[in-house]
Amino acid sequence: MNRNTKLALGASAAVLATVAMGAAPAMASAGQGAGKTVTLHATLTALNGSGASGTATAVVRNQQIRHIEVHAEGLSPDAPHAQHIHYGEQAMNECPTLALDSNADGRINTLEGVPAYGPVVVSLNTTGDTTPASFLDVGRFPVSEDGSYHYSRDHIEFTDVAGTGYPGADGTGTARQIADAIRAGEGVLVIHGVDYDGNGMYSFSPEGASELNPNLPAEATDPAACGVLR
Ligand SMILES: [Cu+2]
Repeated sequence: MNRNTKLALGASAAVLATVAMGAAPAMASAGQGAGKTVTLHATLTALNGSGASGTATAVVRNQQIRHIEVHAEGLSPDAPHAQHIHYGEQAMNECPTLALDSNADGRINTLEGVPAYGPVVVSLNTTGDTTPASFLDVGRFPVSEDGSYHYSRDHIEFTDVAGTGYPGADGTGTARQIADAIRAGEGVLVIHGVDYDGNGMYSFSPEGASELNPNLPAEATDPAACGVLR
């Protein structure tokens, strides 16, 4: 895709869907041990001056999210918004601040926020695969209407995820380890997509390309809202 191409909001699914994730996580079998059901809540606050806010609630039992809902407002209007649960065993398990703006450009991009919230462990999309492999398949994420959406989904299984900071060559956390950490209040819900210049589309100017994929605008992937699921 040409660097100068602009992505029309709401019509960018095909392009964004081409982004690939590193390792494909393996599906995990359901745990057989004593289960614990926990209801978690997050208050979502703005990142990158987006003006977004919201709430999230998740009911987690064993290695499954029985139910999750996200209510967000103040987002870039009429735009697809990738949203995930992030978690890293060695992350701060918090939302990032500008202290993590390592290139001092005044924005926290998705990678700069990783020391705070860790990598993606669940893609909170509307249909289909919910593993990190779907993390930027924006055609399956909620689209805001006048800046708001109300998302809910049932029965999302945690999976083994590489790169989550556990001992071992590839840092794989098992579904059980990750689910235990999320139930313990260490998961961070992040909504992405900031139309910085308010021109009604995710465009390359002036922020340039996403650090996650040079074919995507940073506007499409920068974090817009964040909250810890406690
Ligand atoms: Cu994310």
